[in-house]
Amino acid sequence: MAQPTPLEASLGALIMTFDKHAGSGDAKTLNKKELTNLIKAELHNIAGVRPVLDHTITLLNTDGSVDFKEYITLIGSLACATCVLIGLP
Ligand SMILES: [Ca+2]
Repeated sequence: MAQPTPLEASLGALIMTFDKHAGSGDAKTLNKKELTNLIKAELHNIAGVRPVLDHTITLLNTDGSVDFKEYITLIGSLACATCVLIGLP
C-alpha cells in the first residue's frame, strides 16, 4: 500500500482524534466534557484563534453535543482563522 499523502494522513488524524475523545457515553458525539478535553489535549497551541474557537463552539453546541459533522465544521473554521492569522489568502 502506498504511503499516505500529508493531506490523507491529516484526514486520518481528524477521524482518530474525534473517535478518541468521543468514546464515553454516545461514541458518535462529543459532550461538553469530551469537547473540553479534546480542545485542551489537541488544540492547546492555537491560542491566537481562541475567540474563533469559543464562538464556533457556542454556535455548534446548541444541543449539548457535537457530532462529527459539527466537529469538522469547527476544524474548518479553525483552519480559516489560522490562515488569516498567518497572512495567507
Ligand atoms: Ca461521547
